[in-house]
Amino acid sequence: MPDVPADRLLITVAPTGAETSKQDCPQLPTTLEELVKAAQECEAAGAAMVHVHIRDDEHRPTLDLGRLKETVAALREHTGLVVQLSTGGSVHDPLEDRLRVLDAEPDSCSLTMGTTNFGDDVFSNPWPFVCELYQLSQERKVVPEFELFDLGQVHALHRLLDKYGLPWGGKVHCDLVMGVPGGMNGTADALVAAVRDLPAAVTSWSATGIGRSTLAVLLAALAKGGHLRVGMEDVLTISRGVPVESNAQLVERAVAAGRLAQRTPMTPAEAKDLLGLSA
Ligand code: KMH
Ligand code: ZN
Repeated sequence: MPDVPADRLLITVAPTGAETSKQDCPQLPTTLEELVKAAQECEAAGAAMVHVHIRDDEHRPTLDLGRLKETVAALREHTGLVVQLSTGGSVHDPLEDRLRVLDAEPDSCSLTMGTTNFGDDVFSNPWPFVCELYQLSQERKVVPEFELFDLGQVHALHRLLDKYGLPWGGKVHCDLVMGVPGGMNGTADALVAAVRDLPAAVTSWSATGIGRSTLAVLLAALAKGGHLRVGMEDVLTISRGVPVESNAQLVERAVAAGRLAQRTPMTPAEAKDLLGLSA
């Protein structure tokens, strides 16, 4: 597996999420058709991976296995993107449904390293669940992206890797999810602290800042040589009071910021090498 040149920038797009309603944001891609179209536009704009949450016919979050499989197949047919399914789902999803996401055989899955207050809700990730999901990802040959919402979860990643070894594929990729009310602050200082504490086994990391923290986190991540996640899961305004028009608009902004930092958007093939998916 060739090493990816250091100037390459992985841009992951998280186009939908589980928190925003279609009613509040009609431009949110919630149908399969809209999701595929958004993914194609984002790939053309410079994204290499898509982090996927799906919705039902009423646009509500769902982890329906049939729909997940159909979504993976459609994204593989119509894009070259690395397909990452969310195992976080919505705060209301039972743990067993979240484990079953791996039955849809994505390339990658998100794996959150601990329980987090999530606004007024709780995003539940008890340690035994984290361990079970991790071992399942190793068994099923799905590459995890470790989602880190606070510094305690950075520490938990050390424990997980010490206990169960490396992910399938041998690479360790993390995403710092910052600025969630209940998680770590979306600031350059918090990002520097989290990056400093990452396990030595980490081979790549990205960051995303929720809402207002999005630009501070994006710029700090570039300054520290990290990768980026952007998308309407994380932010719905492009500037104060101005709604995001499309996910591609956010990818385009990430590409432009990356260019200023002399980084070149990574292709999906390079992303597969980075993540250990080319074996
Ligand atoms: N929707 C959040 C409760 C993930 O995708 O793994 C969890 C989340 C993380 O979005
Ligand atoms: Zn998510």
